[in-house]
Amino acid sequence: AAPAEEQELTDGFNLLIDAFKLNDIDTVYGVPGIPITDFGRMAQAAGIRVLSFRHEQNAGYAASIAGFLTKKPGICLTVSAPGFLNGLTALAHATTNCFPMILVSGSSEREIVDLQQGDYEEMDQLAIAKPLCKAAYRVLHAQDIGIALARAIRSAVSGRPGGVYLDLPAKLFGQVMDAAAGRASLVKVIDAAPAQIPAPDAIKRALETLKGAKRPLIILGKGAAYAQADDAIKALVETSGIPFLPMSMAKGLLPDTHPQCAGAARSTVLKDSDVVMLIGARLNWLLSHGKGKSWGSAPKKFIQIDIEPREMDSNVEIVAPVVGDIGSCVAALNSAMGANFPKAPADWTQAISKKREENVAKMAPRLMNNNSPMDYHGALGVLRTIIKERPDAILINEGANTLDLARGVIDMYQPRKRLDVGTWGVMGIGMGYAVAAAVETGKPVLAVEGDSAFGFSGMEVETICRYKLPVCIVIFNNDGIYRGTDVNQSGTPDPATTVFVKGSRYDKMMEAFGGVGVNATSPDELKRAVNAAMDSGKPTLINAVIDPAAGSESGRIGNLNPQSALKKK
Ligand code: TPP
Repeated sequence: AAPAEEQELTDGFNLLIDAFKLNDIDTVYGVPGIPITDFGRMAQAAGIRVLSFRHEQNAGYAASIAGFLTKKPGICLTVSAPGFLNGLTALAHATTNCFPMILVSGSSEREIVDLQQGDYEEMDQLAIAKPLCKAAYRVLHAQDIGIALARAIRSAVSGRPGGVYLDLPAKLFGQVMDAAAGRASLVKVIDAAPAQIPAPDAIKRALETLKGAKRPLIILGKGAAYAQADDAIKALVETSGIPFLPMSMAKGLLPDTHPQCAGAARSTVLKDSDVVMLIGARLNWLLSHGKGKSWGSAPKKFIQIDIEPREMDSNVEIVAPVVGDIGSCVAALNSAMGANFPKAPADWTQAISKKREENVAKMAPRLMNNNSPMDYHGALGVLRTIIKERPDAILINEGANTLDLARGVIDMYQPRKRLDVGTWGVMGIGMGYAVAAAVETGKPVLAVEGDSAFGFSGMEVETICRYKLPVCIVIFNNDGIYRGTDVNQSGTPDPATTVFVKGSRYDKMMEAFGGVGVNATSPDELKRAVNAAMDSGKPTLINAVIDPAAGSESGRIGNLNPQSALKKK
């Protein structure tokens, strides 16, 4: 054996960095602290882009959307117990939304944690993470780092993507081993998300069902956007001539202005369709579980394309389940259909076009007002034009009215350009998504935020300024949650539970960190400010003053609020 001083050594820090690099993981989103501060420094020095946030939840949301945009697991790096818990909401969010993400967290000493002897930041993190993710692993030996990361990557991206937890106790980082043995312990993951080819019978059954349709409809979900099978999906839609309805984050997969887009005739197509083909969309609450009033009384047949077999029959009967990855399924449908597949009946497609034109015409004048203070439509009319002129910009959107109305008003033209609250309707994704969208795509980002929604991640404007990211934040400031006009009924001096400080100037927050702040009181001012921000690429925050009386309770989902029969009116 070589004398000790000649032996080349490695350790846990370096093995994790090497394992990341070997697997093309080039970006990490996190917050430093014991035991991962030095890891962040060393990873940065080794050429990994390490983005430091002000709160782990935002770093976690950044990692989750990086996963959605790239099909590689987004990495969030946190400290033990409190940092871990702060990252956990995002991990659960990633799992719920089917975004591949790995939460890598330092943890305290096993021997002390397991005996509950009160270690620094003591917590049994693995046990807590488990029910909130697809898989959770802990590494105790440096020689297992390579295999552990490989397992984590595969778990995150294969099958239905989701969140994975990787627990790294403090001691692991400093563990030393022979460098050659360390190199040999690393694993480069080959074919991390293998294609899952649908059964030929399933394809046949789906096409038979479609052929019998008089009023067919395709619903595109964010799974279809994730798949990056854009050309195949376009071909399927156009060859079949079937109207399509994009779910929120599938907008732009085909342009919202496409003649077959039924986005502006949503209630008509849900009610009147007879055969519905779901592509990467689940029949959860966002689609009223596939039943009830919004689906009308006519009988429906559902075809569903999904990578997860258990998704079938989750809410209603699926007569033609097609299980496989969306790219493979859609390609198989396309080749089995051929060029002579019957087009969707013209009376149906014409009825939808008519409805759509009516609805668009009804909305148009509302989008052109130049009222001050602004209403939602006046402000959104401006942003709609800006996205039309800059279709490669990424639109981030959260809030209640700000979300529901922007989704309806702002047309999208390219795939994966609209990023929003997702399956949970969660507030707080805004600034984390904005950072990751800018970092991962290099495109300009426009974040349209309710004033409440923004508050959940607002401190990250410092992060955006620090990294000089091309992010323009527009805050729809109506002085509160849903509206700014509620009054405390009790007679005490406290404000009502849904209102904020009146006339707040969020733009000044941005100026505090060297960004550009603008207070916009009319659609014209808003337009000028957003265009200037998008042209300059400078971090900008525009406080868009919206009428406090504008907006309705919970936006478009007020019906989900439970009602007290005893409430005093
Ligand atoms: N907490 C989280 C994490 N997620 C949520 N969805 C909520 C609370 C409840 N919630 C839904 S929308 C919303 C809140 C707090 C804010 C709505 O107000 P705002 O963002 O100002 O949008 P507006 O309706 O005024 O346009």
